[in-house]
Formats: sequence, C-alpha cells, structure tokens
Amino acid sequence: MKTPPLPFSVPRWAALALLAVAAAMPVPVRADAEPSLPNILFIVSDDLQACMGAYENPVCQTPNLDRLASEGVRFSNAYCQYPVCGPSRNSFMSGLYPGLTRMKGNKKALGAFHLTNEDLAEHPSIGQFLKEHGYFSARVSKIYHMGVPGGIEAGEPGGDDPDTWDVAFNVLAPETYSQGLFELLTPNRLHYGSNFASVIVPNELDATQADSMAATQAIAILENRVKGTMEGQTNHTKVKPGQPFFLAVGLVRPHVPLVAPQRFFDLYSVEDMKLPAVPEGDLDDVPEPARAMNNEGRYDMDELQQRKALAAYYASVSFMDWQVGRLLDALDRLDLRKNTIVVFISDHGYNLGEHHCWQKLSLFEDSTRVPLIVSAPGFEASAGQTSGAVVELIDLYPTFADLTGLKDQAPAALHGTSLRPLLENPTAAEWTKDAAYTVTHLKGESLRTSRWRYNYWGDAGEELYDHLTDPGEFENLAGYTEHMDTLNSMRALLEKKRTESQTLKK
Ligand SMILES: [Ca+2]
Repeated sequence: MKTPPLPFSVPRWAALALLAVAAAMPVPVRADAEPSLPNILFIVSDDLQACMGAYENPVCQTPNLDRLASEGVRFSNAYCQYPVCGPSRNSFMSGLYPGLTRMKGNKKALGAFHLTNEDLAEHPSIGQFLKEHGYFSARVSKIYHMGVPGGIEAGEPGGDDPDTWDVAFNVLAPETYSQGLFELLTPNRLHYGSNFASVIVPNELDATQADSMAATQAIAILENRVKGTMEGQTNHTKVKPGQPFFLAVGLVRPHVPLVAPQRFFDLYSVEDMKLPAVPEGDLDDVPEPARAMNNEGRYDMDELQQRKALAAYYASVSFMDWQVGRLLDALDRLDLRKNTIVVFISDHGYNLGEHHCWQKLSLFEDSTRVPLIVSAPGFEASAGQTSGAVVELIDLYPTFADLTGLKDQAPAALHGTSLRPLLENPTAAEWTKDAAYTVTHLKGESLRTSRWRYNYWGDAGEELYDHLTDPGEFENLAGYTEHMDTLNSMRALLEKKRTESQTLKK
C-alpha cells in the first residue's frame, strides 16, 4: 500500500514516527468513510412470462415481486436475446449477443461461450469480472443452462462456466418424480423437458422442491457471509471480511414440470382461467416458422387442458415468488438490503396460448419480452416507477459494472449499455437504444423498437407489427405497400444489428 502524503511539511523521521504511532492505534470509523462496494443478489427465474401482478396481470399472484418492484424500477419493455435457456443465459452472462457467443442451442459444454468462439477465450463472464475485482462470486442452482427436469433430478452442473464462480451449488430435487398428484396435460408430447405436466405436492413437502432448496442454500450463504465478515473468518465459503458478494440464484419454476405445493394451486381455479383471445385466422398471415410452437400438432391440448396448464403455471409462478420473498426477507433480517443491488429477471419470455402458441422459441412479444426489476441503493427516488424504454438482457453486465464503480474496467467487447440513466430517471431522454435484437431457431431474427416489431425468417418471410395500434401482434403489415418505408428501415436496422452482434469490439 502506498504511504499517503502528509498535508504539511515535516522531517522524514518525524513522519515515519507519526505513521508508526497511527498504525498502532485502533482505526476509528469515519462518518464520511467511503461506503463499501454494493453486494449483488441476482435472481434468475426460468421460462417466466411477464405475467405477474407487477406486470399488470390481475390473476397471477406475486406479492413478493410486487414488493421488489415497489422498491425499484420495473422495466416494461425488456427483451431477451434468444428465447431459449442456454443461449439467452450465455448471452447475458457474457454481455454479448448470441451472434458472437455463437451458442444457438442448449449445448452442455462447459463455459460454452469460451468454447464456441475462440476469440472469446479471454473474455470474462460477469461473475468472473466481478471476482477479478474483489467480489465473492457464488452460484446456486441454474444460472447457465441446466436441463429441467433431467439435470435437476440428477443434481448436475449443466453447461456451467466454473471460472465465473468462487463456489457453486447444484440442487438435486425430484421434479417430475415429486410425491403428489401428477397429471400429464399434453397427450401428444411425452418429452419431460417440454410437455405440460403438473404435480400438486402436499404443503408439508414444500422443502423437497428445487427452488425451496435453492433459496435455503442462498440464505445460508448470506448468513455465512455476514457471520464470516463479523468474525473475520475464512470459512468454507471463502469469505474475506468486508468482501462484497455477487450471489446468483437460479429458480427453475415456472419451467415445466409445473410442480408446486397445494396451497399455491389453491390460489387458481381452473374454471376461472381465461385463455388469451386469438382472432380467427390469426396465423394465416405469418411465415411457416412463426407457427412452429402452435398447440395443434405439437401439444394437442384441448381447452380444459390448456386452462389446467395455465392454472398450474400460475401456481408455479406464485411458488417461485414465495422463494423470492424468502430471499428478500433474509436480506432485511441480516441488514444487507441497504447495500445490496437486487435484480430479478427471467431467462426469456413464454407463450401461454397467445396466437395458439405455447412455451418459448417464438418471436412473438410474450416469448421475447422478459420481466426485469432492478432495485439498487442510491436510486430510491425512482422506487416503484416503471420504465418503458426498450432494454435488453445484455444491458445487465454493463449495469453491474457501472453500479459497482467498475465501469472503466469493464471489457470493451460488451454489446450492452448501463441502465443507470433509467434508474436515475425511468423516462430518461438520453436513453438512445434503437431496438432490442433477438434471434431464435429456424433462422428467425427479430427487432423490437418502441413502436414496431419486425421479424425476419430468411426466405420463409417477414412480419411487421405496429404496437401503437396492434399490441397483440395480430395483423402482419409486411405485405402492405403503405408500410414499405417502415419495412425498408427495419430491414436496414436489422442488417446493422446483425453485423454489430457478430463483431468483437476491442
Ligand atoms: Ca428457460
């Protein structure tokens, strides 16, 4: 450590004597001392549509996420970069578009964004970056890709990147084999990672579930950290006194199978579930790949099965929300909340019958849009506000770097932009992102601007929707001559985004 200069001129021997005396004295805590670096609690839900109470859904009950939203900024136009687990997670953990990570499926290779593009061999994930700058970095359950339910049933790490973490915990839970009332709702689809199966678990068995175990483990890490910091211990979680943490907690619900305790199923009556309104012939004007997730042929759920799937999905969301509440309560109890940035996201969105589509992969609004809530110390003036700015999950890495004071050290390669201006002012005019860019299977690419959605499916065709007049994306305007100018500007913007997504900035 460098010796600080003295504010007045003294002989060298006197200065050394003064410093020696000062070093022997107990260090008083100055009232104006630099605040310690903020902790980060990063909660990642799986396959969650922005369908919660905080997102103006009056049916789906999420009191704890609503509470978090009231303490932070809720982003109503946040989009994933790929509507599937693995590619989306690698994208936001690397801060790079999938065009550069080149991860387009749920590959299981370790640290896949390092392996799929050798130019990224030295590129640190957000956890590794924070670790290299003094943070303790921990993972609980699914942050990079893990197979659900198979990987959870086996307790495997999935496509993890070990360099991201100081410690990582996998959970091993029964998922589809949970004790309880099992029902398969998709007679035409037997694959357990993509069928709709519900399991109503007895209330007293809630602790057997993956997300209960993950929250319990995360709370143990928080308690251990606080205790270790207080006692100056170096214990099994390698805590150094005063060391800030980056704790990433993956919650696997509401990914199928839809397993939740009885009391969460009791919140939703199947009879009362309303399926999204879909106009007659809705999918007649879209290219073939846009229909890939259609119920017909893929799931073949009848109307009752669809309403049961919706009720079970909401029950799973409320169960996941309960775990968020346990984590927030632990932060409060341990007096960590005031110095902890809490961020909640889903890895991508989800279709729950919109356009007769179910699950992910589509480029429709509900599949690409994600819930994003940021509650950070120092931005209390914006608490409870909503930002309608178009933002992307790749904006998280630069946001974390910025809010921890490490903006200048962040890798030049990052594709995103710090959300700080929107945390200071949710309607900030200086936010200039022109579009969110999402890619998917079947060569699909999508742009979402504040007004338009443009989908490009290669030779199969295009879609253009005007969110000012058609928020449901029912009328494809791509073939209308009066929208040719818009279509051409979207084509040009897509070209620009595609190039940007494949370019490694130095
Ligand atoms: Ca997912």
